[in-house]
Amino acid sequence: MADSAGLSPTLVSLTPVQRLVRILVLATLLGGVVIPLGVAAQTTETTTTTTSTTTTTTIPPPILPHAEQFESLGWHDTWIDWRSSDERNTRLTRGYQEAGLLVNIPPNERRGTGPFWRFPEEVDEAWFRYRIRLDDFRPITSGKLPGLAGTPNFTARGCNPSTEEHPGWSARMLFQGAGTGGADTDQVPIGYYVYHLDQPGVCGEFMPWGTDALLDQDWWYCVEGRVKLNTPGANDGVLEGWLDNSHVFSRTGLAFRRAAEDWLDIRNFWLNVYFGGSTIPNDRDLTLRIDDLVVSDTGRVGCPDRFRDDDGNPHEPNIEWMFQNEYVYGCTVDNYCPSRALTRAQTAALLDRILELPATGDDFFADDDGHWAEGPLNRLAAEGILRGCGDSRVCPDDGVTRGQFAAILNRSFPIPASTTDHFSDDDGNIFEADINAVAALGITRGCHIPGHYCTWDPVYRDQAATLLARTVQWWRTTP
Ligand SMILES: [Ca+2]
Ligand SMILES: [Ca+2]
Ligand SMILES: [Ca+2]
Ligand SMILES: [Ca+2]
Repeated sequence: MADSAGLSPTLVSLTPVQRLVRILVLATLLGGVVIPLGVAAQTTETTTTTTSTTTTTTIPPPILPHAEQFESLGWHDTWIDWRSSDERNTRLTRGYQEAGLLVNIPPNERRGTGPFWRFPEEVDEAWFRYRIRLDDFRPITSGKLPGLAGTPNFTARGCNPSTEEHPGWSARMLFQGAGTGGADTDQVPIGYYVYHLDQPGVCGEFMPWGTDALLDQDWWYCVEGRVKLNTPGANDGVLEGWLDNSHVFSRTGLAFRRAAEDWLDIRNFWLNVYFGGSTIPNDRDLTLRIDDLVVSDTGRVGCPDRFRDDDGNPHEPNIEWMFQNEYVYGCTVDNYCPSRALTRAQTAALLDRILELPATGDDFFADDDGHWAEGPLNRLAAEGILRGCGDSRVCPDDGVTRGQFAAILNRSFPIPASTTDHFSDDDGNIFEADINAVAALGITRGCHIPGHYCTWDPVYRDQAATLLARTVQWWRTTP
């Protein structure tokens, strides 16, 4: 957890060169699938304009596929129709992968955000993918989410249907009221909101994705869509939708453009988060996060899981669960480093996030002064969970043994004692009672040697995820 201190405070103060390096690293990590040269070009342009008042550089057009990772404050510099309300209602915060975009619709407001990303060339078929997390988003009625559009006029929005004089189409995504459409009260159904030529009224048509597409609060989802425009004049347009790699929606036989409208193409990704438009006022704060957006004209982008280097690891589901709960963030942009030993500092950071410990003004240790984990180390020490390693030291970057980890779990959670002796290799060890208590709940099942706990072995980061996931899941269901 090299990034355990949270969203890097240096993120917004990176030099343009550093930002460019990060973008190129990201492109490499994504296996060359994404080549965000449009973003890099924007960075270059910023360099020129901030260092010289006489030189102007033309921004090269973006190319597809296009990735928007929401990593720097100027992410919207190349987007169209960015407004002051968008500035007020959005901010960068921790996202799915490093930073992400938080969007808030305050009570009695409707627009969270709504700028357009302009396609470099107009295409007839396109795909998009983004991650979305409802932090506190329980709307009383429906509204819009990001999607694709071709709106050269004022039509295909605001209950203005396409006309021969002013053609347009749009297929934004849709949220419906929390608790509607078969959802629980904390769930929000999603779908498409579509302006097309055969829509039943003047407003767009609701095309819900059904009960396989209900979003819970506090969980990252991966939404993918596909729009294939119709042959001009024919009814052969297609919309498709996927949620977390499951194909959940398909609609064929659509008409978005008339016979004479061959020029009307897919031209925008519309980053719209909008409450309504019915006349019902928004009565509450609505907050969600968006990250990891990709727009493509060559096929599905796909939804890889959070970390690459845990693929196939037996601990992967628990690592993913710990990430979804925002307890772990990985060691690089998309790696978890599962086989690295867990350090005492990382242990402190993990437990600090899980237990949400109160602040302390005490400084317990001398050897962690200025360490990224000094705050968590002090908070755990104040609670009596973490003890030093002697002489006012805490040895933050040392590993934690499996025996020590059992003791730390016992001090952190109300784990009952056990009279059963579970393992033979810890007999007489100072941690034996802790190990037996943790084993009695099924939190540990021992190590690779049958009947052993491997008390003196290090705890590795993948094992830590499983031990903590099982502990927290037990803890949450304990009265
Ligand atoms: Ca991001
Ligand atoms: Ca994985
Ligand atoms: Ca200190
Ligand atoms: Ca024993």
